[in-house]
Amino acid sequence: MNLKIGIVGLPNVGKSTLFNALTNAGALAANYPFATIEPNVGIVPVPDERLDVLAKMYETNKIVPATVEFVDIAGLVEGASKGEGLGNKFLAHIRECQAICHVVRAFKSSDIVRADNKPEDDILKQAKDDIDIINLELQLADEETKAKIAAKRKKDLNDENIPFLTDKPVIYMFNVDEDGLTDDDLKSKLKDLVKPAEAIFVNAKLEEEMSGMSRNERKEFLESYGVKDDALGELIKAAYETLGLQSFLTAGKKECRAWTIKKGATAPEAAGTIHTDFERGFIAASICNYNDLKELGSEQAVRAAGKLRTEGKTYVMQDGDVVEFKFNV
Ligand SMILES: Nc1nc2c(ncn2[C@@H]2O[C@H](COP(=O)(O)OP(=O)(O)OP(=O)(O)O)[C@@H](O)[C@H]2O)c(=O)[nH]1
Ligand SMILES: [Mg+2]
Repeated sequence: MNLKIGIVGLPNVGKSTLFNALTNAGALAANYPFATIEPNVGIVPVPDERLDVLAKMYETNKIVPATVEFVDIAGLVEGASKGEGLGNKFLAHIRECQAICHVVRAFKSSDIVRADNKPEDDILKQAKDDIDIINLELQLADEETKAKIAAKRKKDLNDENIPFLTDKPVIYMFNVDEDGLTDDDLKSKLKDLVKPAEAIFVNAKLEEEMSGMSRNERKEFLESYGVKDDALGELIKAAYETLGLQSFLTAGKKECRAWTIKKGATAPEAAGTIHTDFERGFIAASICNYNDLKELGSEQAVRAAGKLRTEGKTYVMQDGDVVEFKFNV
């Protein structure tokens, strides 16, 4: 399962800056609207400290993390569906994404122009208006798609499964400045604007400047601003939450690896993410919990403590299960 997240928002709100912070890709982020024309695409590993612990335990150097793909597209403006700005054609690039990250400007800066050229005054009110513009444009883009399908259906009755933009879960990323990061009052008001959707608060510019640092260095640096996790961690956490995802792990001398599955997936379904043959020929799964494994120090110790279980076809997977599948092909 390849998690794919599309980044949308008004021009000049910091989408590419966020993309750079997430991917370290060095895409053009510049102080003028429509800096991005062609989409930027980047695939990054899902940070997972458990893999480092397992790799040490199983004496392997090969770590294969789960991955997440980000797609950064051109900014949308009011009237995009009618061709304003760069239009809305590039939304096609995010139709295949499972979730949308909607970037909203919530930083103060007289240098960075707003797409509507209005002076910056009330952050909260402008954030609300900006959000409404984007959501309306997403809706209008879906209307357009529906109209196209209806026109096509007259000739071709074979229906396709159309992924509508407005069906996708949205994670709101408020791009705040240093003051905003610790302004709990502002953050809770912004959160209320988008409830019950997930909201995260990131200083994209600060994070972009840190993109050369190691993850630990970044986290330490952010802690000095009162921030617990970096943009990548926050966004992935929110995406897993909103999409109902979890991960399971496989560990051995050959490699240690993380796999993304739906919450509620059964053991055979989990096996199927590794290989369809594993699902078809599923016999059983030998499973222990990552925390037990970490605490007890080895698979043998887990087995000796009676904490290595054999589970069958109906077992519902839990986050952090360390699994070995037995199958017959
Ligand atoms: N002060 C401040 N400036 C920021 C922040 N995030 C981004 N910027 C600046 O805002 C400008 C626009 O950033 P981009 O990332 O290019 O914005 P975008 O949303 O990708 O814009 P388009 O591609 O034109 O739609 C750049 O000059 C950034 O350095 C922030 O958190 N604070
Ligand atoms: Mg951009």
